[in-house]
Amino acid sequence: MSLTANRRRWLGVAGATLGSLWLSACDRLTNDPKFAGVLQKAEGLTQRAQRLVTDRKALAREFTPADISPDFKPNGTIRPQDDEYVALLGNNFADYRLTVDGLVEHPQSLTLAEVRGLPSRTQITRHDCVEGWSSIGKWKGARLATLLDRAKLKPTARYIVFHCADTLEETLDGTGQYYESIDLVDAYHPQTILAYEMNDATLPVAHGAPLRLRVERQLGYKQAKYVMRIEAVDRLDQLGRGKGGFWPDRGYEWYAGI
Ligand SMILES: Nc1nc2c(c(=O)[nH]1)N[C@H]1C(S)=C(S)[C@@H](COP(=O)(O)O)O[C@H]1N2
Ligand SMILES: [Mo]
Repeated sequence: MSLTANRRRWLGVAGATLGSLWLSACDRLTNDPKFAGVLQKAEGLTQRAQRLVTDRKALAREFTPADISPDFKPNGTIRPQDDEYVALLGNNFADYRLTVDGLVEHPQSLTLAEVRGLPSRTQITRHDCVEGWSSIGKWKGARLATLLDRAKLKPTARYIVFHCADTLEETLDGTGQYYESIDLVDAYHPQTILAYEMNDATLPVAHGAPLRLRVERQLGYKQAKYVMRIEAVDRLDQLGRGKGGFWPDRGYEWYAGI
């Protein structure tokens, strides 16, 4: 986490430096004998900044079937008590619909069969919870990228929000409903899937049935379970308590890169 924080700070510094170079470049620098050197340095910064951004597209490590944890711990909500979810589960999710809306050209409403019919990816990855435990699991799910392409994001879309079925904390203002959000780099990452299978079986209720997010380059609390609705937005400050997720609203980092 500290590495990521450093990187982000570094990117900020790089941006600021490039910005001031740009401003001061207007009139004076053209005749400056050091100009060529300055340009070279700026180029070096750009390349390094670019490399850091590209780094976010790298794959999370994948493991072998022998590595799968026999005792993957369910955490947070393990059986939502919310009326809507209880009713859906009672009918084995036959009435479940995954909504994709917000800043999209073609809002979607998909049955589970339709989600299972989308291009899928299977991956064996390690889940790291901030509470200090890790487990390795095998996940199969629909690629989020496919779904977003179907819905066709509007140019103003910057974040993808996952609205979950469970209320993790009872609050008067209703901000206790679990939700999470990611940016478009993570949304289009090849390992970002909506999982409906875990360890070759239908995703259990404790682990987020019928659909849960796997965003493998981030910590456990970003892995939204019980996903009901995917919303494309241009800002996060109008959701929940304004920080982009249930745990971010309660002090955790919004970007939980690992
Ligand atoms: N909807 C929802 N998603 C959630 C949570 C939750 O309580 N509700 N807990 C988060 C946390 S802190 C972790 S570590 C993982 C746990 O996933 P698991 O139950 O499959 O182990 O789910 C995350 N996603
Ligand atoms: Mo967690």
